[in-house]
Amino acid sequence: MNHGGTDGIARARAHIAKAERIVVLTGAGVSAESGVPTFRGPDGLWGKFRVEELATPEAFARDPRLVWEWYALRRTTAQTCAPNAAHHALASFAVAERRMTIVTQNVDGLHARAAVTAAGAGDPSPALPLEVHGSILRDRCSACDQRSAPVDVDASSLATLPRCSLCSGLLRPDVVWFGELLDARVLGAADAAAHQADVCLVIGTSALVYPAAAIPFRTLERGGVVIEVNTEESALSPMAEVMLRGRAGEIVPRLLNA
Ligand code: BJW
Ligand code: ZN
Repeated sequence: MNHGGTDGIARARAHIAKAERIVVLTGAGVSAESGVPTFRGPDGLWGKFRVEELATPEAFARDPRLVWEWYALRRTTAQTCAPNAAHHALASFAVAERRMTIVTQNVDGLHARAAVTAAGAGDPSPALPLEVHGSILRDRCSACDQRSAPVDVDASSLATLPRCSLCSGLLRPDVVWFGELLDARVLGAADAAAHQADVCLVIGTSALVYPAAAIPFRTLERGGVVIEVNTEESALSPMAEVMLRGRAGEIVPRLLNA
């Protein structure tokens, strides 16, 4: 294991240069420098609530107004923030080299926005992420599952919360809460990409939440290596061949830019 520095960057770049396929797994830390708060650590509280208390179907059933208040605020944040140097470096690499699959646990849409920028008039699809925890930029009916474009949410009372145009059920953000299944097709594609990759680049995740945290193990199983970029130690650090300690917005461009 290597704890970074210039030598760590050089070793990581060598792994990336010779990899036929690369899978990237990102978490909240990749968006921190865009101004999107992370879940755990000093930023990890919203009011007095932990993510484990709000991001559940039980919390939504008990107090949908409270849960929507949190998501409405976060939706506004996601829409007003911009992709940072890490999102842009990943997207440019994925578009230019077509040997990278980006898997994100984030729901903020910033990888997709960077993909569109990187592609210019071209095709952004090689840089569009597999969003394993859904998107805060879509709504879904909690009764009939119909997906819809996001509406402006007035979370001041239960009566003003958005409702489904088909069945009048309460709308919810189209994200994956604790105890809910991830979309099998999205997770399957992420697993397959990890199992075909020579390098799994893990950026800004505490790697505590499963099954997303298991994705790097698919690369390890087939003999590939994990390279981690994080400001702190994570649950995955012991498995990393190269551990680059620092901010994603500074390190990722140094890893991927020509
Ligand atoms: C920087 C930085 C900078 C900062 N640069 N770095 C196996 C074992 C045990 C439990 C389970 C298991 N399998 C399933 C479970 C249950 C559960 C689970 O994992 N629990 C664990 C917590 C123990 N999983 C589930 O329930 C999942 N569903 C499921 O498995 O269904 C089947 C099933 C059900 C029931 C029982 C058993 C099986 C669903 C999980 C859904 C998680 N959803 C959330 C909310 C999404 C919507 C929303 O955004 O609101 O996803 S929770 C939240 O955590 C969000 C994130 O995507 C996820 C991960 O967080 P992330 O990204 O790692 O953020 P942080 O804040 O934790 O870390 C940030 C990192 O960045 C830190 O390391 C910093 O150091 C670093 N950093 N600035 C680089 N500038
Ligand atoms: Zn409905």
